[in-house]
Amino acid sequence: MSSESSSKGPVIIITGTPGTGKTTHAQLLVEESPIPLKHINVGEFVKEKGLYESYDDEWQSYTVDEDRLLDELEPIVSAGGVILDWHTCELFPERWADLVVVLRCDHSKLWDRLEKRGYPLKKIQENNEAEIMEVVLDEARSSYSQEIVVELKSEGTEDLESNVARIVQWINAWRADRETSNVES
Ligand code: DAT
Repeated sequence: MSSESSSKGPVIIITGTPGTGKTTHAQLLVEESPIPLKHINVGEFVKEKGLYESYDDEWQSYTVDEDRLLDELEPIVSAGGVILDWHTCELFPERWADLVVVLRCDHSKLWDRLEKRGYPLKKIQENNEAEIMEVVLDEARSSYSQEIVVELKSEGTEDLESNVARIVQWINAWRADRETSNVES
């Protein structure tokens, strides 16, 4: 392995139904990570860069221009040290991801969070049902190798703290592993 590729940080996808805590986790992880990580909130990125085809008023959601989104993300992801925070992950090429974290939340808690966010009722219902049906978890498991997909509960602050500590441990192990293979090569 070249020293250039070994010095790159990992690419961590944090996914889950809206409201499960992706952005909260990503922000804390940026603070606690032993190596610098860039947090890309993909929904915000799409809006900022205009990477959508249309906006649906009724559902209050954007139809993303997926090809343009992938083109914009490619150089950022290639540089490494990135957290991709989005409610879906199957779009991202498998080669991008070093770790895929799927956050899970009890559906009644999730309902409250989405209500607080001011989502229309049918959007709350749709997301709640998706969480119950494990849609995002299935998507992650069918898109990436089983060893890199981790399902984590995100219902309270203790979960947030222990999840982030666990990801930090994973980053340390990932880094140690790279350093070892670099010495060996
Ligand atoms: P997402 O980015 O998945 O849409 P978020 O990070 O914006 O979700 O979180 C939605 C709300 O829920 C926000 O008010 C923070 C809260 N929340 C999420 N995960 C939590 C946790 N593990 N403990 C306490 N609050 C949490």
